[in-house]
Amino acid sequence: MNVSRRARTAAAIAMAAGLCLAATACTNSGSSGGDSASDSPSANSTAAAQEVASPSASPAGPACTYKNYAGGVPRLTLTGGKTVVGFSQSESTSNPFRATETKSIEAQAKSLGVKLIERNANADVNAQNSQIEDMIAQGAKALIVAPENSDGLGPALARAKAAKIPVLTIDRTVGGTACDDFMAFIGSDFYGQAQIAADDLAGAAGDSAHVAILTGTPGNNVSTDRTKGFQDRIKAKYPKVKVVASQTGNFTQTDGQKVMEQLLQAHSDINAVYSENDEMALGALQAIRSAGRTPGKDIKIVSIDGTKQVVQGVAGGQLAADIETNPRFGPLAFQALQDFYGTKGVQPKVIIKDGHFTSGNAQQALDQGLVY
Ligand code: GZL
Repeated sequence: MNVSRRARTAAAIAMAAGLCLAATACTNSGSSGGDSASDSPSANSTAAAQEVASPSASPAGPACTYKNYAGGVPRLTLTGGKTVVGFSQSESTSNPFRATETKSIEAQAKSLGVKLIERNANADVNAQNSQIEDMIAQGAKALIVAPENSDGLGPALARAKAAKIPVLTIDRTVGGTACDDFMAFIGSDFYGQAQIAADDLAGAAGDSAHVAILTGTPGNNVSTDRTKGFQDRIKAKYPKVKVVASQTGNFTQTDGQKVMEQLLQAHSDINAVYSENDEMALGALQAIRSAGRTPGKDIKIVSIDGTKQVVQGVAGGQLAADIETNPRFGPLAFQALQDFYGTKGVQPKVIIKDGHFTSGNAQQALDQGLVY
């Protein structure tokens, strides 16, 4: 197959998975960012995201720049290796979402010639506060933060603000005011992801399924939105679907397995599982098999993140679907910083486009290297 035909094939497969390769023009169905379902996400896993205002907010306010952020902060030149940018990662890179997110930030910093320092808080919000303060002490003049939770980073944010160091949040939000306590938020439409998960699970398990929900770590907008989005959709479209149990697996495989074991013992009627991330879904698969049940046959499973091992499970029939949480923040994050120090500025909410893997496209997406 010649190169151009192969590229067209890859693009066609990518679009089927809801992904848009940089080289192809994709019409994004768009996602509104948070409060309303995105019925059919189209993803753009490598190019810039579409900037959308939150549907509940008034039209996007003035863009945020170094001039109007927290009363004004020094203008920096990011490239050339003189300016230090700090990256604060929340969780262990044993989770492929975190590993890919970190690699994306590192690769973009390298390609732009930005001097990057970084820390990993291993899911400990107190550690994340002290690590951010440490990076400030080490000379960081701008910060990219993947928050562990939405309300725990007050001390670090206050320290950064006092030092006139702007903070860009990615993947989870923090409390406070955009362009004052933090620059902006870049992340997925978690509420929309969950609504699609509800459609996928009802489609796979039938509209009278008995569902167990493995919820994410409490205290962050991702878990909140993924739980609310799923329950709202079930209530609105599948009133006969029954949520028989909902318990946190703390976004980890170990806890996901332990909780799933307990739920299967307590609820023999479970025939469907909604896992709010792939790490917990991997644990749930172990628990289901240990209980003598067959994933994909007598228990249908839908998960969120779109990591390789779980998308392989979709291709193999063990899971019904996996909605991607696109972790490739590098280009978007540094574009936001460059716009912040330029004239364009940054909108308060930038939604990254996610893919959607089902039995119809999972194997081809894997074959084409579109899965992280
Ligand atoms: C989503 C991110 C979530 C992932 C999980 O942006 O915050 O945290 O979906 C991770 O895998 O634990």
